[in-house]
Amino acid sequence: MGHNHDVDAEVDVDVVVVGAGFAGLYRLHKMREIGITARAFEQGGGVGGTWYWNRYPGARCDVESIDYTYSFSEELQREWRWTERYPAQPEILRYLNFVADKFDLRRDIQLETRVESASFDDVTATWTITTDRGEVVRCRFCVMATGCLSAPKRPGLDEAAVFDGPTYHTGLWPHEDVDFTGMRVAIIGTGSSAIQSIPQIAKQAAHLTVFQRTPNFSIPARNGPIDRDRERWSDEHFAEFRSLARQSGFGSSNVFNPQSAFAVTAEEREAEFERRWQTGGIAFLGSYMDLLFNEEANELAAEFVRQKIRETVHDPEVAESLAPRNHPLGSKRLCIDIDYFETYNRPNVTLVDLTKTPIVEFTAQGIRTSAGDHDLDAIVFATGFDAMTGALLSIDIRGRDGLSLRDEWIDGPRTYLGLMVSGFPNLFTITGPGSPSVLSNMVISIEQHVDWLAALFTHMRDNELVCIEATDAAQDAWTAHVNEIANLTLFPCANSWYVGANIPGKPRIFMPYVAGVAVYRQRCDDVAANDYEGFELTRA
Ligand code: NA7
Repeated sequence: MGHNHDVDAEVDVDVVVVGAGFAGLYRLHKMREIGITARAFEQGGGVGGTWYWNRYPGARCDVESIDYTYSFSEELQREWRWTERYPAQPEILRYLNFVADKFDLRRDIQLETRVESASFDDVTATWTITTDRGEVVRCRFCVMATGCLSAPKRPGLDEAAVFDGPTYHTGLWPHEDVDFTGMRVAIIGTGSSAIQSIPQIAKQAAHLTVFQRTPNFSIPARNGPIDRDRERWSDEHFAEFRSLARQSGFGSSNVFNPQSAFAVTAEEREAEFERRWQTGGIAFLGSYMDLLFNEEANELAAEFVRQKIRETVHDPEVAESLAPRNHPLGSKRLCIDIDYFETYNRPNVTLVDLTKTPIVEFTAQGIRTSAGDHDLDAIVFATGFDAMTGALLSIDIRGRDGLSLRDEWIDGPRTYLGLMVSGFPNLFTITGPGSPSVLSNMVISIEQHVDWLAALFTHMRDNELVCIEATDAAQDAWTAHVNEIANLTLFPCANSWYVGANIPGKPRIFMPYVAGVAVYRQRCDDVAANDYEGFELTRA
C-alpha cells in the first residue's frame, strides 16, 4: 500500500462528485458544510439523475412521498409540500431543482458533461478526472454518485434499427411530449417501468401490444392526495419520524409485521393480505416476517396475488399468462401499479406471451414473433438497466498501478461496505454494490453514506491523513458476508437484476446488502468508531 504521498501536489478541488441526482446534490451540500471544496459533473442537461431521465408516461416512485425526501433539513421538509401519496416524476424533479436552488448548489455543478475516466496517482494520492469536454481535473477524493439504475439496457436495439417507426427506452425518454394518439404501439418488458407506463400508453394509443417475457407481481398503489394528517404528524415529530426510518429495515415509515405467516389461521392470514392489498404499496411484503425467508410462506402471499389477477383480468388465458410463477414474490422488485391488470380488459390492449411465442425479428413494419407479424407505429423498450455496476463501469476507472475496475470486477463487484474497492484508494461509491441501496429507500441510504463520508473526511483532515483504502481482507470478508446474508433469503432464487441476470454474460452475484438499513448503519458506525477497521489510512 502506498505511503509517503506528496501532499503538496496541487489539486484543483478536494472532491469530484460524479452525478447530480439525489446523491450528488446532498454530497455537494455536505461538503460545503464541512468546508471541503467539491465540484460535480453531470451527464444530463439538468440535475435530478434518475428523475431527470425517466420521464416515461406514468413514471412515479414506488416509495411514498413522505418517506422519499431528504431528512437532513427540517426546514426543507417544512417548505416542500407533496401533492400525492406517491410522487410522480415531474414533481420529484421539481423537488430536486428546489433543493439545488435552496442550497445554492448549481454553481458547483457542470451539466452536460460526461466523466470518461478517473485514474489514481499513488505518489500524490490524487485522482485525475477527464471529461468528454476535454477537461482534466485533479482532486483528492473521487465520489461516484452515478446511481444504481442509470445505464439503460437496450436489447434488440440494433436489430430494431430496421424498424421504420420511432423507438424509445423508458430510461431515456425524450424531453418533448410523445404523442401516441392513433398509433399502434408495442412495449417490450413488464418490469416496474412497463407496469407504470402500460396503463397510460393504453389510454392514448389506438392499440397497445405488450411483449412479456416474465410476468411480475404487482400491488395496487392506491395513490391519491397525500394524507395531510400524516404529513402534519411528520412535521411535528420530525426527529422521531426520521429516526424511525433510519432504524427500520427498508428505510421508510411502513409497518412490518414481526409475526410468521404460520402463526395465524388461514382466515387471519387472508384478512391481513387483503388489508394490505387494500392499503396498497410495498408494505404488502411486510404482511409477515417470513415472506422473504420461507418458500411456503411466500407461496401463500404469491397465490393471494395470483388470485387477485384472476379476479381482475376477464380473459382467463391472459390472466394465467400474467400470473407470476417462476420466482418468489418480492425476490424481484415488487411492482406498484395504478390499474395495471385492469388495463388488459381494454379492447385496445393485447398481451403477447414471449414464453409461448418468442420474438423472431424486428421488421420495417414491426415485430415478428413465432406466431406472426405485429404491424406497429412505435416501439417502447421498457427493458431495464445494467443495474448497480453499469454506470460505474462505463467510466474507465484506474486505481493503484493502473489497475482497472472493469478487470477487478470481471467476476462481479467486490467492495468493502459497498463504499470502497481495494486497490482504489480515495474512491467512494455512494450506494454501491454491497450496501442496502436498491433494497431500501434510496434517499435514506444515500444520506447515510454521505454523512459517513463527511465524518471520515473530517477525521482525515483533523489527523492529517491523505489516503484511505479498503484492505483486501476486509473486502473479502464483506463480500462473503453480503452473499451469506442474501443466501438466507429467497432473493437469490430469482433471475433478477439484483443478481445481474438481466444482462447476458454478467457474472451472477447478489449485489445489494439485504440485512436492512438499521443493521448496516450500525455496522458502518462501528467500523468508524473502531478506528476505521478494515481500512488503511495513511499520512503524507
Ligand atoms: P426491469 O425491472 O429490469 O424490467 C425490464 C423488463 O424488460 C423485464 O420484464 C424483462 O424481462 C424485460 N426484458 C429485458 N430484456 C428483454 C428482452 N431481450 N426481451 C424481452 N423482454 C426483456 O426494469 P424497469 O425499468 O422496469 O425497472 C427497474 C427498476 O426501476 C425497478 O425495479 C424499480 O426499482 C425502479 P425479464 O424479467 O428479464 O424476463
